[in-house]
Amino acid sequence: MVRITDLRAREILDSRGNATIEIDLVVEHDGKKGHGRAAAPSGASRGKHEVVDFPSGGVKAAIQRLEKIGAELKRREFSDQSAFDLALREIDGTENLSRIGGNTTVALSMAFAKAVASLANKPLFQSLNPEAKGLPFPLGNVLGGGKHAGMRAPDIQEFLVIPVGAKNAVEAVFTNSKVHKRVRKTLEKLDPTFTGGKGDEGAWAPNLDSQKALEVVAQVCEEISNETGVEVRAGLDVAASSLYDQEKNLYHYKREGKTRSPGEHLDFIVELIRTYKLAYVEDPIQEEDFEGFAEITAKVGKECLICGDDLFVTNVERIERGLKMKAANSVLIKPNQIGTLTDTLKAIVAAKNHDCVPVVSHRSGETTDETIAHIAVAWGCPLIKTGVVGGERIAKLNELIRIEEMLGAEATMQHLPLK
Ligand code: 2PG
Ligand code: MG
Repeated sequence: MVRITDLRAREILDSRGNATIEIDLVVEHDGKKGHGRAAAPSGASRGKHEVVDFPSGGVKAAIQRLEKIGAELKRREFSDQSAFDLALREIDGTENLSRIGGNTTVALSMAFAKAVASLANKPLFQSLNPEAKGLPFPLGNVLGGGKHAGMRAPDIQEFLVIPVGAKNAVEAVFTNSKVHKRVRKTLEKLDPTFTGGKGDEGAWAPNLDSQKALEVVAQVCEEISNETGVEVRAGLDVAASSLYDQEKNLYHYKREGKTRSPGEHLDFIVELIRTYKLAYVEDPIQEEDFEGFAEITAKVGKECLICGDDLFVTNVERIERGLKMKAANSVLIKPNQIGTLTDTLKAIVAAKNHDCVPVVSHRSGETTDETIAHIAVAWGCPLIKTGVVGGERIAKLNELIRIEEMLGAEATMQHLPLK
């Protein structure tokens, strides 16, 4: 049984300059002590069905409430992670974690896991799964728009790349950074007034429409594949709920000055997938339209990963509902969408049970917390979406490099079902 002997919560900065929560936990077992620190990220294009991030009053209110809850947690003993996470849910008492906030519970949950790992003198991924050996492929955005960038940037939120041919994590991470650099050069040639501006996640934010932006990224993927011999493929996070107007039942592409009906929008995305041989498309359809998701997956699901983010919000019920009707063949996994590591693992298991690819992901507002790198390795997620550059993104990427080094000759890349 593990006891908590010290619990501290503080307000820290996230990468957008907003406040978020960081937790320090000390646990004790058999006279030994372990320490864990974790911080919660935050999204700009949040799914409607995510748990509440902070109670009203924000981080300060969460920290105040934690004073009482912390005392309650210290009175209890925990047999394992799921017992701790269950206690968090019980103490909060709401389905959507609105009393203390999903960001508070996720930081507590991750800090507890790290503290338990430190008790055992193990890296987190090994503490979560002693058998884990597989590294994920990094899925990184090199160009972006939507809610993560300014008015003139593309309507589509993320233009992503995957180094599908990489033989190890080091090669994978550096291949993505080569693409990122080359995209800048290409943008400068295309538009001499390009200032080098970036969006929230370090992706370039040019004054281009979505199709032109994708053309640039696809072309650079080809160049870098040829030059390095490491095949790189392009993908998108359409973040379609950000484009969708429910009242009018239309998708608005504001930058392009175009509207598309749900059918026209679907055809447009299918055309992009086929023209640019996309390997991955996240949220091609708005978050309530399970049928639309199923339609696009039926059309292109053999050629491309169709991933649900806002659709599933890392929630097992929504994942089960969607995957029963083949709404996707991939599931985005964001621990703070659901509030605990136990629920995160349930979402990953549900995805795998349906032969779908779980993709662990950062948020647009991040901290230097590196936990998701360990989750991807421990729980077998073949892809990790965590940007390409910037301190809060490289915190995870560099951790993958360290994990690969720790595993030494045993390290392998996970299986990615992409040709
Ligand atoms: C997304 C994410 C992360 P946000 O939509 O997948 O890239 O953005 O954190 O703003 O929801
Ligand atoms: Mg998304």
